[in-house]
Amino acid sequence: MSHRLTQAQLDAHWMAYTGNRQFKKDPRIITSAAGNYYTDSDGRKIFDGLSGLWTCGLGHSNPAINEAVAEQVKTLDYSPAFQFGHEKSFLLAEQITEFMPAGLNRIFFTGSGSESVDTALKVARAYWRKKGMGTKTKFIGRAKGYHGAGISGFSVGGIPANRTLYGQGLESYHLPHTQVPGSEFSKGMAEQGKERAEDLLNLIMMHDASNIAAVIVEPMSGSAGVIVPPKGYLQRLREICDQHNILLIFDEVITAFGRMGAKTGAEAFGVTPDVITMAKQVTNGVIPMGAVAFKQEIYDTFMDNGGPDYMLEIPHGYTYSAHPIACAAGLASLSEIKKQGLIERVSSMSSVWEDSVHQLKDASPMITDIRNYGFAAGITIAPIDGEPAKRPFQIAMAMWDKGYYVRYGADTIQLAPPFTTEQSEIDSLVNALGETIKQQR
Ligand code: PXG
Ligand code: PLP
Repeated sequence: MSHRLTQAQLDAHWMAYTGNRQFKKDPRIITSAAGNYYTDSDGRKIFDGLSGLWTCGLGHSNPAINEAVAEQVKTLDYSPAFQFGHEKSFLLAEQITEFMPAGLNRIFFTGSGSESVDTALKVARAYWRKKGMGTKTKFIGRAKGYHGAGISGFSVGGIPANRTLYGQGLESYHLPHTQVPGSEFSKGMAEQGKERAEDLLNLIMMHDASNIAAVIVEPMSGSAGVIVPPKGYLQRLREICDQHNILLIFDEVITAFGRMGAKTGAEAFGVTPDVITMAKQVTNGVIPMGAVAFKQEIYDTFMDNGGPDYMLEIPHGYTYSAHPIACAAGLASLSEIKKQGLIERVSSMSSVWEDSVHQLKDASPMITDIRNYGFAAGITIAPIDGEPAKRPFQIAMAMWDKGYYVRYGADTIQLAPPFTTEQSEIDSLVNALGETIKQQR
């Protein structure tokens, strides 16, 4: 390993969502990135099988984004987010609405997906209070959901390992996940599992709609291993929320801006929520940024009940809301997605991707499920007795040694290559993964 870091330097950084002790014994240091590849500190070229952390669909070091950022740093490096503005945030908000379903046309900027979730949940509570329904405060999430690392995100999230250390969160209840027996190896949306939406009626019965502010789900769960909604499931959630006056929030931090071969998960699955959270791909991951799209009626409710116009309509925001450099990166990123026709590209290549990842089924009996949509796939690996997360970790490390970066989490391997990936790159990624899984004991 040819990096130059001392043990003291390694120890000084408490790394995010990382096995720090293992990493610091055997550091994996990335030194540069271009296109669909990283270079590590040994000079090896490594294929980016997760587009960063689902962030970099355009690949790395996109010249248009780089130039926009460099220019912005020189022109306006920071401007205050509260009570003053700069032009690019308004241009970007309008650009984002072009990617959102019709009607979700009011954009609030944040610094990350976690802040976007916090924003959506706070606005949901405040919205009902503004409408004279201040008892609507509880939230409904879903088992296996991931909604970021904030106190609100872990509360509505449904990945046990992310919750159990942290004690009491916001009052939240959870729908069951949709991975039902019989749905294994479904291509795209499963036929089975739609009925799990009916559990929302049970939760409403237990808590009463007068106490529930919002339901929040990822249209397709990313972190838990690419869990695609069953046919009709999201439609049914939408119906029930409408019937009971509950806001429906889609957390599209992973699914917005192309990953699904559509502008959003909402568009891919044909269901329009009231609120969409986003982050990651909005700037291609180059500068941290998140955003939340609200349907206009929510925004209008605050404007119409805001008191005198020198008053804030909602006391909420972040120092880095609409950061000018992030806005410049966002404008360039969205413009590149359109110019290169990448959403159409993912859509037209998604069947190649689907066929390729499902061929893995024959590689090993250890593979107990494969799921896919757009340019995303999740592969479930049968656990070693008593060590459920070990095989995916070993597989991901062996893949890194072979020159492929893939994500592992719980009992799954996750793949999400850049939108610019060629068929030959898909083939070599999937072949290497098949070989690696075969070598597991
Ligand atoms: N919501 C969803 C649906 C996400 O996927 C967040 C919120 C939080 O975003 P921030 O920017 O605060 O991290 C996410 C983030 C993985 C992985 O490998 C996924 C995420 C983050 C890190 C790793 O699956 N998703
Ligand atoms: N903590 C302190 C002491 C602060 O002054 C601020 C912002 O001014 C924050 C936290 C919140 O930081 P941010 O706006 O970057 O989320």
